Amino acid sequence: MQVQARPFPYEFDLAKTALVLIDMQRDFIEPGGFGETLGNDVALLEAIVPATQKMLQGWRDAGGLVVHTREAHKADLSDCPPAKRNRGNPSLRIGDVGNMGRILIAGEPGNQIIEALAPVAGEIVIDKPGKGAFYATGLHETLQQRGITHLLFGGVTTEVCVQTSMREANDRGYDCLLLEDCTESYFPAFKAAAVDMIRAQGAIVGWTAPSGAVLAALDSH
Ligand code: TIU
Repeated sequence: MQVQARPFPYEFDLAKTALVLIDMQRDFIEPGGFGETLGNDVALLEAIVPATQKMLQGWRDAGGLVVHTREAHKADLSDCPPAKRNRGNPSLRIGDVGNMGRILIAGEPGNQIIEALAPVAGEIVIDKPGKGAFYATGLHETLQQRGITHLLFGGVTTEVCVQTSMREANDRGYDCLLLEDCTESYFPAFKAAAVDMIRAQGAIVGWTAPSGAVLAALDSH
């Protein structure tokens, strides 16, 4: 299949491609979670939920593989470096009790993927302790076992966990496309810059396209 993407069309085989939704968790999107403790206006991120839901549904209907990630630490914080926990001297740190349970801790209410995008049976859910989805998760091996070579990325935030994950994927040999309307940042200028830098230099990190372009490619098959 071919997607009208930038800087040039993106080719993919559905059976070898996964949709990867990064960290669409209450901790980043709803008040009282990690995003807010870092001083961010979390309302900005909600705007991408409808487009992401539509993309997810279209991808499921086509039979494509879905991977969801969560930024999540163990309850004993053994996988959270003090440098990460202390960075920025936030009012609440990772592991402290917030309005939605312990901040960024696996299994807590705030750490769940938002209801609208909740994983269904058969989808891969990865808990990741870092910004990149490939660091300390086994994701690469899981994708290799399934013969995946191409990844479509959405999620939050564009220039932090999404861009880090795309760069990790690029170094591991995946052809990556960023879904422009399914990703958002707390800083609109950072999103715009990340989208530009990903596709610059002949898709140095990957391609970018609106989700409608991928859905159109799926529809035409
Ligand atoms: N702060 C911020 O923009 N992002 C993160 O801390 N994690 C993710 O991007 N998921």
